[in-house]
Amino acid sequence: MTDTAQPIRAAACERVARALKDAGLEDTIREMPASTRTAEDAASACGCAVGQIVKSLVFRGKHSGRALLFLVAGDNRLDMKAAEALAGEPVSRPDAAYVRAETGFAIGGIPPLGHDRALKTYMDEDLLDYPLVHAAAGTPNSVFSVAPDALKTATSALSGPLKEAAA
Ligand code: 5CA
Repeated sequence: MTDTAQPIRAAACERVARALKDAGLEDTIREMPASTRTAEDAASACGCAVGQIVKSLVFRGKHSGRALLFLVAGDNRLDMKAAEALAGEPVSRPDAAYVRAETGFAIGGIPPLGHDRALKTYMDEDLLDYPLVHAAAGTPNSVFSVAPDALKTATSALSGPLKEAAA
């Protein structure tokens, strides 16, 4: 190996890397020594606020039958009524097998882009408050960093209020 050789990355990360490149975004993927499986884990690994972590949550549209992707700030809980209002249809929570089949990735590493099929995507407007956010890069120990408005453009996301009111 030479000094310039890159470490071999997981195949799932390489699929996300290709999607970033196709979207004209920088390949900022980092494979971390620690777990990034949950938003809290990812925030610890990145040394950032939990709100700066992008949760990529897959639901199923009850009318369309299609998988829908909700990008939610790590410190917010998705409000189902808000999700349905933004999506324009009722949604249900699928099981892990459906999520894998529709996206090509396993829960804990679902990225916001690079799926087998493009998913209709909705974005929590709170993510837009940060200069930079961090999202899963295909595995439960990888992240990439991106300006939220660039992520919104790359995913053709519709943004709006998605969070549950604080208890
Ligand atoms: N890598 C981190 C930070 S980017 C991550 O992927 N976080 S996440 O929030 O997007 O993914 C975990 C989410 O998957 C959980 O919040 C939960 O909503 C969902 N989840 C966990 N287990 C299941 C399951 N068995 N079926 C469906 N969804 C699940």
